Amino acid sequence: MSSKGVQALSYAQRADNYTNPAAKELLLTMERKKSNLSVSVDVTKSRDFLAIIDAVGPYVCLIKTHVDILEDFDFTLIESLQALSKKHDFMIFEDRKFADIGNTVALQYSSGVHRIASWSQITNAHSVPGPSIVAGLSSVGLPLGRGLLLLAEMSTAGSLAVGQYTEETYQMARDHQDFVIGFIGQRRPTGEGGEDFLVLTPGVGLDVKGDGMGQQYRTPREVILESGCDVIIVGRGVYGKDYSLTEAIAQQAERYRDAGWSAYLERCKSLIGSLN
Ligand code: 5BU
Repeated sequence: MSSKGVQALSYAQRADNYTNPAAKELLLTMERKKSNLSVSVDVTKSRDFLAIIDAVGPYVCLIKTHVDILEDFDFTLIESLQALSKKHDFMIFEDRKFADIGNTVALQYSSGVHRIASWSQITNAHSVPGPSIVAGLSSVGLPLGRGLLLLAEMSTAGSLAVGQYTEETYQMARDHQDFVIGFIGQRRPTGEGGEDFLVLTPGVGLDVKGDGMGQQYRTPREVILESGCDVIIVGRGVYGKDYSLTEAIAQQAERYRDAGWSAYLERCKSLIGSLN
């Protein structure tokens, strides 16, 4: 199936292209909730973390976390996160960006304070160590039905993950399709050998173009319609700086959810027309 052929399918239709349970569940959740929005909750206090997630929960398919940012982390927080995931029907993605040898990443994924594999349905890794990082993580995650995203590209100015590095990351994914469900990247790979991959894209904002620290923002329309990605990841664009404004946060989540979903509908419509 060509890259355009994949993009013409609905998210629900694409669930059949995967054997990995986390990929299937994400696609079906997107369809059920009519949302391709993931909110990235990058705050340091558990209270704010849970309040933001409860506010945006109705509008997201996926909550992205960096649990190592939380200064008052303890494992009961994970129970609260899982309760919110049930209440609002979203999946959980710890943006851990593993980057070490297979043995070390397997320990970091399964153990330590955070025990990420025990609760995070999706996680991600840099491809810089080579395929052994996938082997190490899949030894822990595959038996649990987890899915892995490889970092093919980054949203930051001057990123070194370009060209040959990105191409070889795509190949690494093709070689491990039971566990690698897709990429963090800025565009859908072309020249695929028929496989379907999820592309989740950070660096999304409707109001500003950057954050003064290298982050670069594109709109949901650019990401979903023009670049053929699947999920928009939005952090500060949704919750700003005052985390107590939960109504305003929910409104922003709704705005991004609507922008992402209408770009997806437009994409399906234009491609179905052009492929017929
Ligand atoms: P923001 O507040 O929307 O800028 O947050 C973006 C989030 O996505 C943040 O958690 C980053 O760690 C994450 N991110 C990113 O911004 N760009 C990348 O290329 C990757 C992750 Br990979």
